[in-house]
Amino acid sequence: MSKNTIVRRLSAGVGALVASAVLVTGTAAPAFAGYYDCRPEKICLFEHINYGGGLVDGTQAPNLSWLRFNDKASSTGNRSGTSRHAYQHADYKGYALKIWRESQTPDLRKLSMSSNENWNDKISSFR
Ligand SMILES: [Ca+2]
Repeated sequence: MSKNTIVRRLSAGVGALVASAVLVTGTAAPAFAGYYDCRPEKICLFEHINYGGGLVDGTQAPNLSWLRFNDKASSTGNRSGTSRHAYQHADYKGYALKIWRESQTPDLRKLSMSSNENWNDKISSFR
């Protein structure tokens, strides 16, 4: 990943029902954007494998399209003490992927969603 890549941090929380409630800041990427850009107590979805690219964090998000992050996640982190789920479709529908508490998943290509698909670029909601 280029050091010039722009990292977007979007905060997806319980109150993020309208775009104006979503905190969006654009910052130049640090030289090593990575897992610890995921804040404590949050679930994080990263655009690329190995925690690269843009990220979305929060505790739930019913529709990642609102955050321009639909079907983008390629790695995940969970820095909270609660296991949660990511879903194939918006509104917590379709296949579900358990995101274990305090877990790091560097490459969603390695997790099967169905017999012929993996979880890379498939997540549309989480809670
Ligand atoms: Ca991706």
